[in-house]
Amino acid sequence: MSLRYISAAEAASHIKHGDTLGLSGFTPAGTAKAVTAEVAHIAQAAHAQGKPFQVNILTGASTGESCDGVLSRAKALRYRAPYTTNADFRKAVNNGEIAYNDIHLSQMAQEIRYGFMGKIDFAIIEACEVTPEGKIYLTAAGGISPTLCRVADQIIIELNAFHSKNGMGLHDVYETLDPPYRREIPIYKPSDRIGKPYIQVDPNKILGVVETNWPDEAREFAASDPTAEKIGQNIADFLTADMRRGIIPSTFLPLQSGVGNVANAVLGALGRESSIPPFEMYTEVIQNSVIDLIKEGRVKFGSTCSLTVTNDCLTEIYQNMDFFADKLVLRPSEISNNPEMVRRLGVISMNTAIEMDLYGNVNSTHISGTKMMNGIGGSGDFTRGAYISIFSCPSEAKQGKISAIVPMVTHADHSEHSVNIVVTEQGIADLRGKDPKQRAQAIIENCAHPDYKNILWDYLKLTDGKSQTPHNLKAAFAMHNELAQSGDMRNVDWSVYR
Ligand code: 0RQ
Repeated sequence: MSLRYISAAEAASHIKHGDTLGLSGFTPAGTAKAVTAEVAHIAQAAHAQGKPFQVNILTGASTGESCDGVLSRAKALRYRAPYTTNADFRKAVNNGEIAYNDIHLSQMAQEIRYGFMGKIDFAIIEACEVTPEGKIYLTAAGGISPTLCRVADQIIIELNAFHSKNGMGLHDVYETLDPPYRREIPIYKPSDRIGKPYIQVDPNKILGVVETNWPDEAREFAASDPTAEKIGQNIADFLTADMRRGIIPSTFLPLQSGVGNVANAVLGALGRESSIPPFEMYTEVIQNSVIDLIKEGRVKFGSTCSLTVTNDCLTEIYQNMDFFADKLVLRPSEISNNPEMVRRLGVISMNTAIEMDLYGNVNSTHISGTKMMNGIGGSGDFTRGAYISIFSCPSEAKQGKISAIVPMVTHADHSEHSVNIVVTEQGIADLRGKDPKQRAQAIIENCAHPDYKNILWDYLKLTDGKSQTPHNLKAAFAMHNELAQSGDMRNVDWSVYR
């Protein structure tokens, strides 16, 4: 059968108030863009006439400006899962305007299949090629597209000429069966391919193909700063020492790293560390720094869910597929982030925290316990199963008014039971093999900012010092309360709790 080519506006006109849209992509990489931008216009027009118009959006991870940005500003989002990074979206969520379900990214596809998020009316999938027989070749991310295409009532394709057809072999499309029929995922090394390079759908389900030429909307990360560089070097030194003492095998282990300039700094420092052999990544997001390391021969292989790189970098990959074809694979998030794979491969995970407490609990998502930042993303998928799980962040924020090391985290995403290593620019606390009281000593001594060391030691003096996890529940959030009152945690006055 032949495919029907339609405009983005026509595609969007089929979408009704209350519909659930499932989008391709993972981060702004590979996300459908043209149809959601039109949906925002439809919502604005409806709202101007006093009519309701909101949709539910499900994706692999975050999206870009032409999805979460325009839809949040148009007040067109009713429900959203599982991760975002958009400032307007954040504002709307923290104003109570959008229901946001912040779940582990590896679980998104299966929770859709299990029916936890209701029926999917439309899958909107960005492709670099689609055939009349229903073969869909994805662009810069795997995301949850295979599941969306299977379960959605109808599929809209955004055929985006920005993504070269040279990228057609990058993907390894594989979907697990659901319990009780699920089997092991047969990946035994990061470079194993177990699926097909395309998604096969019934072409009758394709409502239409929207032709676009729209660059990806990945953010440029701020240039690295001395704090990020120091954190990166601390992690590289730690991993080198663990390899020398035989904890990490001399062949090294696959790495996962989060997004941002700390992640870039860590990879840069590892790349420069000549005693670490060329290594592999089993990760969810590959940024420019990994592509540079592949070119230098320092990274042998990158298994990822998305290429969240700048557009020049993406173009370079597409133009040099002879070089990159056997060094990169893009997987659905259910596979790239699967805790089964992370545990089997012995992945070393490296993620970023907002705050960490004296016992190794980590808050990655909430500011002062109530306001959503971005979401848990894939950090939990990797942390729980990791061979070594690492969390890092600068020891203080907002010109020293906030300590990242606090007595008790105001929201717990990763518990003390899963967190092995805590890192700031001050140093490293190795929590492995330590009881909570020993962990608190290591974290204050090695990771807290000098301005906060005595404040944290003094907090411990308010506890009985003997319990398994010593706390003074009245004082546990006193630093956060102080921040809310005077704007500076350093003003905390412990005398009222003695
Ligand atoms: O504020 O933006 O006003 O300058 O929070 O902090 O230090 O710039 O760190 O951009 O790397 O984000 C955890 C949010 C860190 C991110 C988090 C303020 C600080 C700054 C941002 P400004 P930084 P980053 C892979 C894995 C969860 C998901 C994840 C994240 C802003 O890494 O979303 O790991 N992680 N996914 O000043 C108040 C504190 C603060 C604070 C920092 N304690 N209180 N404000 N800030 N600490 C990706 C995927 O899963 C797809």
